[in-house]
Amino acid sequence: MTRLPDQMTKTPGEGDAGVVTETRAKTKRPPLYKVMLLNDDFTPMEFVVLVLERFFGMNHAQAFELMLTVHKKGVAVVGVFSFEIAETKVGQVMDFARRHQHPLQCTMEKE
Ligand code: TYC
Repeated sequence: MTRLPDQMTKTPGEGDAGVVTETRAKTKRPPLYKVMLLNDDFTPMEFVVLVLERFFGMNHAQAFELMLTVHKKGVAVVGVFSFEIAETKVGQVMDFARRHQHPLQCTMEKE
């Protein structure tokens, strides 16, 4: 008969005579971060569409629709990523906007 290792089936410290309790080493998923775009009155719509295409892999129709959502609602989540990826995206967008002298704001928030 195949037997599982004790650490998978026994409470620590428990002998063979004890009650069998299944335990598993805890695996924790890394936290995820929402990346958000904020509306403003000055950044051109086409520039926001370009940002969504270039940094978030959207096609033109998806990018246009999400840009309009931000324009109407004030803010929208444009993607959910690990901390490192989210930080990189925010940096890329902020840098791109600054270089073009647009006040576009991109932020991240733990999900
Ligand atoms: N409100 C801007 C305009 O009317 C367009 C815009 C959309 C700006 C989304 C920022 O995140 C934004 N030109």
